[in-house]
Amino acid sequence: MISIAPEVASALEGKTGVVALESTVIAHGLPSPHNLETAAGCESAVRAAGAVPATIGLIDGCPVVGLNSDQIRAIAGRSDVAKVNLANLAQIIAAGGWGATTVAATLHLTQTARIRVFATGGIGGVHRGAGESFDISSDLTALASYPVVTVCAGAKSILDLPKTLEALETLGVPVVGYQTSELPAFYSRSSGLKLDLRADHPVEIVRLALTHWGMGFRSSILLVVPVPEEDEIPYAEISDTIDESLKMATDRSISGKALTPFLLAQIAERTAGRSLRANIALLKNNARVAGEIARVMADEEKIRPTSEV
Ligand code: PSU
Ligand code: MN
Repeated sequence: MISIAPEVASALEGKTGVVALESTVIAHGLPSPHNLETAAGCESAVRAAGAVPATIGLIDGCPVVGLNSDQIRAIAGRSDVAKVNLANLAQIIAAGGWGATTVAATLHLTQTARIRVFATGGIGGVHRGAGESFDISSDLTALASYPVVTVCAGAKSILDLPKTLEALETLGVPVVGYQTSELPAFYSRSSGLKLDLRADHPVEIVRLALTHWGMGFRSSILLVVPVPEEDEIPYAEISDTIDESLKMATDRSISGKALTPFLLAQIAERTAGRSLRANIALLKNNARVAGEIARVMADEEKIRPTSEV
């Protein structure tokens, strides 16, 4: 039911590091032509770190782990590519459709392929106003369910970050700051929210992950990496823009799956592309860090296999 690219399969067998990458950011998160350039840039960053990239999506109803460049171009360009989470994954497969996988659906397929490291931009989480709307991303459900080191730049700052952090704790997902003691806020390096866990080197993450899974836990380790300093937008500079974009979404009754893509596009327009540059920079940086972790994990796997996790 799932197709694994030969390069990815042989990397997994030969215990070379593999990094899973998602495709919703390609189809719905970034505008053309930045989406294609960034998808290629993330794959290059993983390779430069010594690991093999596996971008994941649905082609004609088939989940593909390790999309080739033609398939990535099609996902970026077609207008009939669904945004796939846990609730509609089976439906799109059964219908033979095309799909771009969110963090949630990518994590499911990452675990199916026995890949242990995954990189994205910012995870979904508890939306602001969730007390009324109940809009909480299935990314959180997936993070609680699949044993993968998930590398991100924190939750998207369009969300309610304190509530997202509380939800992650409730779900038993360790949130680890990478060379930081604070939760990064996607476009911004700091959110003011302190983290209990911190790691400064890939080896520390790998040891934590193997200990966590070795104890029988099934959840992800969420590694949060601040956006590179030169591309950061400090929170004080972007918070008004986020609030205005949220208000516009409310006025236009935009909700559900359309909300996150709408907000990201609004913010990019209102910052004249500055948020887009930050988003692209953090995606590539996360791919690089994930590649380094995957390489260490692959070495460690030769001693302590995670294949039965
Ligand atoms: N990171 C980005 N851009 C994105 C996303 C992540 O830099 O567009 C996507 C991910 O696929 C994530 C999704 O799972 O946004 C969250 O969507 P929602 O809030 O509707 O669950
Ligand atoms: Mn949602």
